[in-house]
Amino acid sequence: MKKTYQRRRRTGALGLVCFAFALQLLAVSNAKADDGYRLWLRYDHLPANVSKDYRPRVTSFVVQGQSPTLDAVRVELSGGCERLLDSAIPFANRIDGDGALVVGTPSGSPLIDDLGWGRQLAALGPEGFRIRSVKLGGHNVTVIASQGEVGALYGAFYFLRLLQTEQPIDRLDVSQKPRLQIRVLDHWDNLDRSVERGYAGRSLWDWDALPGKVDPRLVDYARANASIGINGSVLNNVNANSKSLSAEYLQKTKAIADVFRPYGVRVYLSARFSAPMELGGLKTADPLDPEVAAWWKRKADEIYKLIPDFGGFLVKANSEGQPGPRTYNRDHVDGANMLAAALAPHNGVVIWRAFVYDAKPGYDRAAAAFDQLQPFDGKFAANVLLQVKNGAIDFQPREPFHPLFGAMPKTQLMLEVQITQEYLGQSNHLVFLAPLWREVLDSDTRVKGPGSTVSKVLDGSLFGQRLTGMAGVANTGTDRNWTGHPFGQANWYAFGRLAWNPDTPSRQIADEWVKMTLTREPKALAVVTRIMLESREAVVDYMTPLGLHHIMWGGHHYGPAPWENKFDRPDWNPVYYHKADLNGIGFDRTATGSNAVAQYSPEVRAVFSDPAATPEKYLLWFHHVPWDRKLRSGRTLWDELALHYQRGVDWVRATRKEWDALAGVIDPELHAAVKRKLEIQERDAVAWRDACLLYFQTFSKRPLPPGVEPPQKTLEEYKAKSILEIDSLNQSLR
Ligand code: GCV
Repeated sequence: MKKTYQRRRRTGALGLVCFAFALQLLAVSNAKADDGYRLWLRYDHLPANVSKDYRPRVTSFVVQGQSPTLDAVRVELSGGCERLLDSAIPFANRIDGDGALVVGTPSGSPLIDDLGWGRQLAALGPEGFRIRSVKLGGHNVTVIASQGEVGALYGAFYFLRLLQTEQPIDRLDVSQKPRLQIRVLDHWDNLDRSVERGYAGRSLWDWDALPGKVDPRLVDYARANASIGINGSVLNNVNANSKSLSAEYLQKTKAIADVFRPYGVRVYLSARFSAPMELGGLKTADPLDPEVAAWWKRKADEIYKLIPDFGGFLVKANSEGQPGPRTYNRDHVDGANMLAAALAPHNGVVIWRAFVYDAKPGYDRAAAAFDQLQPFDGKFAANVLLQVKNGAIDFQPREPFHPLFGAMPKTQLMLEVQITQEYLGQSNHLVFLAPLWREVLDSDTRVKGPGSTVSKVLDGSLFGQRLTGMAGVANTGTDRNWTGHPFGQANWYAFGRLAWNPDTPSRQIADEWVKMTLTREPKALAVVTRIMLESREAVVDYMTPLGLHHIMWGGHHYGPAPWENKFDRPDWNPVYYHKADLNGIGFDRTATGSNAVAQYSPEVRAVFSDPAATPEKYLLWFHHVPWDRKLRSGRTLWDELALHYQRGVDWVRATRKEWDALAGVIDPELHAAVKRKLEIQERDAVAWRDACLLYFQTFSKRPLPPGVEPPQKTLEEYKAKSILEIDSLNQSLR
């Protein structure tokens, strides 16, 4: 007998699921405009803003089996399809007409079991799925099948994405499986709900209210992650507080894990290395001390009793003041493997961060992680992954790929990227990060000949690593639109799509996101997609062109401060990185300098060692270059630098105009929010151009070339205050 799913009684996790969805729908129906809460899961009625000939048909849902994940499938499909297709679609126990959507697993659904797809589904694994248009019982139907329920949920989201992006659904033959296993968001969230490098409000985790009260918003967070295949969340900051591992806080973490579980999102915790002392009262946290190892083992047992699918520990050790094995004259392997032994019986993993650098005089920070970790290749336990940032410094607008990729063939490397735009204008600048991440993923390490890309290191195809993964430092918070800047959502989305398949083109990601989030109107779609694809290069132009890096204001890292030299640690000062002087500018990392280039394979090293062969986008990363050196354009370095800064400003101005022209097409509230942000972005781009050129001009002693506008303020004015404090724009518009 047919019945609509809404009429059924629901309890427990499903209750929360439905409550959140209902809240969301309510928000939609009450909203006069779009506040961005629904992310890319807007499911707006298709005929609005869509080509007239797109008429997909879904007549019923046949989802056999009972579980919270299958309930989530039902809620998503019925809510999504009904809104997209503007008709109530019934649930059925059997196929009784064309257009049925059959979803499930062979073990839960006799209909799917009968298809005999066992071998294909096994090859795709529990997170993979198959979607096919088939004839069943004489009817044309669509089947979404997976070996696992989470795979079926991913398939349902995939199907909804097809609808949202106006793809045909009548002749489907799709097989998908994730290329990387661990696809995790790293939240730098503190227990007081502040977020380190967070620009979108407070932490989503209300630790004080947990475990008694769980914010229904966490369901929408999990849904959003599942919709793009993210399967893990590290809940707390890598600058960790031991309290997160206390019995009291583990109960809170359990409550979150229970909400995430139906969506296939596992929780992880950052583990403070000194927790055995702070929580356990031990005299040491020496990893080779048997009492310390026993403490961690007991802690792991306690965690898994509460959270059987707990992912594992993320560890920032001996970095920026965090404790670690080196505190006890032990090494990274001693520390990581001791924790790994505690987690191994439960199939948990240790994600050990490679973001380590010592403060030594005359030392090149870019060489530090390699020097400290590469010698340990092949020594880490089977359940340890080494998490390596995309570049060797720190999430800059542009960095060459980290030399550890390609240099540790016997170690399981994970990529860490930063979704929150710490150094890229935070939640004020429109910067689509997929092109930045793609640049790293596509970089050729050359270690096994041409085509030895970072993405092949990561997915195990180059060196055969067993565990694979990618982490993104989250940009989410309690802001109603989740990410502060409406376009910040696109970066969360892009992270998920690239972690699922590191070869996904940036253009495809942008196109999907715009269609699902902003508009399907073809002209507007083309404009917005192009803006997104250009935006990263524009930010590089107005912040750090030609390989410059880390010249942001110290501390908050917002805005320019190339003159800064106030920190005791030389490698926290911009002057350390650009090394401008009367002769030229840039960090010599060749054999005549720090020789960090030696960390790359011979083929890559040869390119980066030669200023004529080095791609100009990395020129000043590797070379100290005379101001008058002629670049490929025929212009001098100084002129080229100045023109890049101007080009960045010009791009923001042009983008503002293009955005203004979209006023009638984009939702008014979203349009206005982005418009305000672009105003700040122009103010900042101008400040970047002026401050950097005025300062570097004190060394170059050359005039600005034609085409570069005169500065709006003096160098002294820019030096006096960071642009966060310059004027009231921040207060009125942030
Ligand atoms: C969590 C940079 C950031 C820090 C961050 C650190 C890290 O240095 O500025 O806020 O600390 O990276 O990745 O551990």
